[in-house]
Amino acid sequence: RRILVATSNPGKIRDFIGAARVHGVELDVLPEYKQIEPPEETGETFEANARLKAEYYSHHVPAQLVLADDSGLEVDALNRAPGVRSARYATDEIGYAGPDIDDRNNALVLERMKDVHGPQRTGRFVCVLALARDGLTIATFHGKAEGRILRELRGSNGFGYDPMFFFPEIGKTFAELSAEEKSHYSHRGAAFRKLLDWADQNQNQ
Ligand code: ITT
Repeated sequence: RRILVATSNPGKIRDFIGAARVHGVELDVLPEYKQIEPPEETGETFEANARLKAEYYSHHVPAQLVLADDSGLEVDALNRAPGVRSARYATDEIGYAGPDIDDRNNALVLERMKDVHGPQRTGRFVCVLALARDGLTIATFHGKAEGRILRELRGSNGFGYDPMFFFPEIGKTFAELSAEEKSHYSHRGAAFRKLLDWADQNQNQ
């Protein structure tokens, strides 16, 4: 089994490699070897953006199945922000655009939550994977991970909001896990397992 993933995000690639290793699947990454410019993500939902990206990238590899990922962090106390704007939260909110955007995003979420007390510090990561061929989406897969937003950052693995996302079941943040471990608990791992189940049942696709 071999999966072609279209993402420009190195953190997602690391997660996918971890999940693929756990499940004995092989992975290729599309924009890397084709040098494709990412599309503008104009959708208002994770599902819409996942479809948009999978369809866009699939035009570059005729007749092949392409997998795209749209994901983000929903913080309940922030009315589910940053949500679909997770990647560019600090850009949209305070006009920041620079190489350490992940650090700025984290700092901004922590700052906006400084008066939010323990029981209200809930949130979840959401991931939607879309599988497309020749500009048409064939299936989508949803995954979620429920957790708590810490007051400080912990751990140095992972990417994005991982260091503030505490997963109570294991008493660690996602940034304290290896890619393989993260895939057991994460939104991306959950969606990926649904994709593999689907692939088992649709081998003619
Ligand atoms: P592609 O569209 O090229 O895949 P992107 O980074 O633009 O890459 P998204 O629009 O889906 O992707 O934004 C996802 C953002 O959500 C990401 O940049 C992180 O800030 C956050 N995020 C998603 N999954 C995450 C995870 O597992 N751990 C930490 N942060 C995550």
